[in-house]
Amino acid sequence: MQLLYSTSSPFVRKTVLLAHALGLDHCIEWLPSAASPLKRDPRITARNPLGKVPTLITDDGLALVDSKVIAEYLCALAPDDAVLPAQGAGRWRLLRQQALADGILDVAVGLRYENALRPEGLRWPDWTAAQMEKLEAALEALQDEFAAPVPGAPLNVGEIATIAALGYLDLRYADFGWRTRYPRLAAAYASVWDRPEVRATTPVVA
Ligand SMILES: N[C@@H](CCC(=O)N[C@@H](CS)C(=O)NCC(=O)O)C(=O)O
Repeated sequence: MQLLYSTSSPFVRKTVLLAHALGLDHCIEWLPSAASPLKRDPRITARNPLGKVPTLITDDGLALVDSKVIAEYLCALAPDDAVLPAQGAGRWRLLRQQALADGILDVAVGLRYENALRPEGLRWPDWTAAQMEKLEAALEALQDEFAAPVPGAPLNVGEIATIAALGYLDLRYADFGWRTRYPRLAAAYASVWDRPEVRATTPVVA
């Protein structure tokens, strides 16, 4: 399979960490790209009309879009109940965590575009404030749900999405000070920091 990626994308990071947890990382060929809502990259749009990363092209040539769909695909290829249980309450708990963390990213990436790309006079502070309220409430909820991952065990889908969200806040929202606001989340995150795959996928601006 092939993965259209960018090194700063937290959604791509989810896919890469999941492939690692499932032992599928060696099956992926990396295709560089430059996703932007304002400048569509033909390398991506040739396969994904939405122009977004991650886009995973399966060995059958199907281009899968959206990190949640890609997660389902990878988990179906190499099922592992420790990463995502096939059924039962544990499955829904982890999918909820993934959705909360993805929701944080939707806000954080959206506001990043708002602040970096939208002309200043067209920005709407009330919108930004309402979005930040969502982000803060979801971080509060995750703080109660995200425990330190079991040392040595593969990261699960909820943990992976949470790590991707927190890593992106470090990259783009350093002044927000999430560690001070959510100290239990910070402690759980610190416990995974030494994992090679977490370090290797820390987002960087290309
Ligand atoms: N819901 C999508 C979001 C993906 C997404 O927004 N990716 C960003 C990069 S972090 C992107 O490709 N942005 C380009 C655009 O919005 O056109 C997913 O989970 O994969």
